[in-house]
Amino acid sequence: MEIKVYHQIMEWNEDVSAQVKETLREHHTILINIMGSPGAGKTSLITALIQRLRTQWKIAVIEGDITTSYDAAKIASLGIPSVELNTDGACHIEAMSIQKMLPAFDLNSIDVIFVENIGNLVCPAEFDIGETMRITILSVPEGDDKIEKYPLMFTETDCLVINKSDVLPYFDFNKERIEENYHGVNPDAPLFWISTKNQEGLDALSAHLSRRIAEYLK
Ligand SMILES: Nc1nc2c(ncn2[C@@H]2O[C@H](COP(=O)(O)OP(=O)(O)O)[C@@H](O)[C@H]2O)c(=O)[nH]1
Ligand SMILES: [Mg+2]
Ligand SMILES: [Zn+2]
Repeated sequence: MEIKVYHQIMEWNEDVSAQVKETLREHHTILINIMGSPGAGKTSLITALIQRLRTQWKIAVIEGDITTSYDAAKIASLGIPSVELNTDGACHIEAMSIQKMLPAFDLNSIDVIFVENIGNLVCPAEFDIGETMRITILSVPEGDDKIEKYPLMFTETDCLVINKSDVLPYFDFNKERIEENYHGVNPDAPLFWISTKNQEGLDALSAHLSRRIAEYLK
């Protein structure tokens, strides 16, 4: 019984995600789904990307949060259209929610919507929310075994970002282990080492994303 209900929800999600993709395509807007653990640096990453990409692309943000508005307020303070999605306890975002929120934006004047998914390394990866592209963010203090423990989040992404490289000297974090694991499960997707604290790696990541955005929007 439980399995059947789960299956129906997944089918429904896929169906709505196709509608979201169609709406976005009509408006020449792309949606980038950013996933990772609580505290990995999702909001810090979005902030850093806005600073680098806003001169070239018109950006908006959907801030997923289980309950608070802290992150949405941070993004809004940058002067970026920002809408908050409170999941009221749910541990991932579904396409249905995105579909309901899209009318809050003037899509004709937006190129890119970043979605900060709920902080969680497990089920967000199971749900297509209508995204054009996925970014998974892992941070050094979480440990170098996470690809082995939570493979879906890393196989189902278009780009892996490893944040907090500034604290590498303080952790037993084996860079080669992560790189080998990642290239093993997702051989074609790139990996970027960054630190939003000291800004390392962010120009290279932004340049990569800008190229991808241009490809999608042409
Ligand atoms: N040392 C260090 N701390 C960081 C870095 N990026 C983010 N943080 C800190 O990590 C915490 C969580 O960051 P946040 O962006 O809110 O993560 P989120 O929960 O994934 O949105 C905050 O205290 C940040 O200041 C980084 O590159 N290095
Ligand atoms: Mg956040
Ligand atoms: Zn969930």
